[in-house]
Amino acid sequence: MPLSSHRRLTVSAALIAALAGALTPVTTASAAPTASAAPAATRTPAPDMAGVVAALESAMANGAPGAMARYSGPDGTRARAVGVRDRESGAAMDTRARFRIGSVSKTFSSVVLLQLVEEGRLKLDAPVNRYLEGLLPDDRITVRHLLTHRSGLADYTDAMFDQTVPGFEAVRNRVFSYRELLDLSLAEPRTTEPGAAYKYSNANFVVVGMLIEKLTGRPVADAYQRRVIKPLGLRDTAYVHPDTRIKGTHVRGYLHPDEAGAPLVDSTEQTVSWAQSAGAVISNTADLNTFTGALMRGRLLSPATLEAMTTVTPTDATGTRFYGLGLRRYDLSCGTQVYGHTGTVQGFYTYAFSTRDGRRSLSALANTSNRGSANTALGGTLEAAFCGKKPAPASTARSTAPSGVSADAPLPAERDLPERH
Ligand code: REX
Repeated sequence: MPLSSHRRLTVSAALIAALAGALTPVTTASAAPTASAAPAATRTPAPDMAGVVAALESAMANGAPGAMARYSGPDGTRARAVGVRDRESGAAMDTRARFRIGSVSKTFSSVVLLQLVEEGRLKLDAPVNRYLEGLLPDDRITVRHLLTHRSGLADYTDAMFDQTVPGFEAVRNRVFSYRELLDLSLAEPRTTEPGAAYKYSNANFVVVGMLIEKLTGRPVADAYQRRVIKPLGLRDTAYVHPDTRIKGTHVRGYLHPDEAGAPLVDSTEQTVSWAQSAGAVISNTADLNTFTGALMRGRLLSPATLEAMTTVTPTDATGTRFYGLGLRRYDLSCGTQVYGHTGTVQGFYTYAFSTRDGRRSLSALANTSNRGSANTALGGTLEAAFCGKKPAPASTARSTAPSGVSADAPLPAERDLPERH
C-alpha cells in the first residue's frame, strides 16, 4: 500500500476517533492501524479446550439448550459440543449443523462491497446518494459511514423488538423490501451527525445491501455466492431470504421471552426479512472458520483493502472492543487481537473470529438469545481458544491484560454492553 494512502487512513482513523469524543490514552493507542495490522508473531498458546467446554457449559447454565465451538489452527481442528440442538427430539448438539449467524452476515456484505470498491465501481468516501440518488436525507453520509456504523441512521430493530416475543412474532413471516426497512429507520431521528460517532445500526447494512444490488444489478444472494461462498467452497453457507427454513442438519433456536419463567419460544423458522443483508446468512462452524481465516489471510481482498477493513476505532470505553469496516476487533486478555463478528438473531448467538494472520480461528454458537448472560458466557470461548490455559493464580499479577480488565471476568456481550455514543 502506498505510504500516502496509509497515512491518510491513519489520520482519518484518528480524526474519526477524536470526533467520536471517545479518546482515552488506552483507546488512542489501540486504535492505531499499525497496532491492528501487527500479528502477535511470537507466542501462540495451545487452545484450552477444557476452558472452551467450560464456557459452553456456562452458556447452558445461563439458559442455552446447547452450545458448540470449533477451533482451527496450525495444529488442526478441534470441535466441542454440549447440550441439544433440538429440545423436542433430544438430538445432541452437532458441530457440523447449520444455524443462523445473524450479524456475522455483515462481514460477508462488507467483503462484497469492498470488492466492488476494488473494482472501481464505488468509492468508500463518496456520498451514498451518488449511487442511490436521493435515498438518504443527508448527502454527507458516505459509504464508509455505513460500514463503520457512523451514519447516524437509527436502528429500527430497537423499536421492532422492544417487546421480544410479540415483536418477533409480528415479523417472523413478514417479507420487507429494503425500502420499507430504511423507511422505518428514517421515521426516527438520526442518532448522530454523519461520521461523528460509532452507533451500531442494522439500517447501515440494509443500505449496503441496496448498494450491492444497485451496482451489480442482481440480488445480494448472487453476490455472496459468486464472490465469497463459491471461491471459498463454503458448502454449508447460504443467504436465505425469504424462505423460513434451514436446510439440512441444523440447530433449532430458542428465544427467551422477557417474562421470567415463561417457556422458551422455538424461533428456528423465520424469514429474517427484518435483517436481510444485515443478518440473514446461514452457515456452520467449519465454514465460518474457513471464512474468517481466508479473509484475514487475504484470499478475498487486497492487502490495502484489508488494511482499511481492519483499521478500527473503539466501540466503547473498555479499551478492548473496536470496529473496522463491517468487522469487529476484540483485544483479549493475553494481548492477542482477533477479528470477526458477533451475531444475534432470535434463538441464535454466534461468535466468529480469527487472528490477524488468519492462522487461528474460532467460531461458537449457543441456541438461545435475549439472554445476555448466555451470550457473555459463550464469549468465554474466545479467551480459552486464543489465550490458552490461564496461569495459576500466583502468576496472574503478571498477566498482560489491559489495565482495568480482569483476565478472569468475561466482558459483557455486545448487545448488553453500554456503548459510548
Ligand atoms: C435483534 C434483536 C438483534 C434480537 C440484532 N441482530 O440487531 C443483528 C445482530 C442482526 O446480529 N447484531 C448483533 C432479540 C448485536 C451483533 O452485531 O453482534 N432481542 C434476541 C430482543 C430484545 O428482542 N428485546 O435477543 O433474539
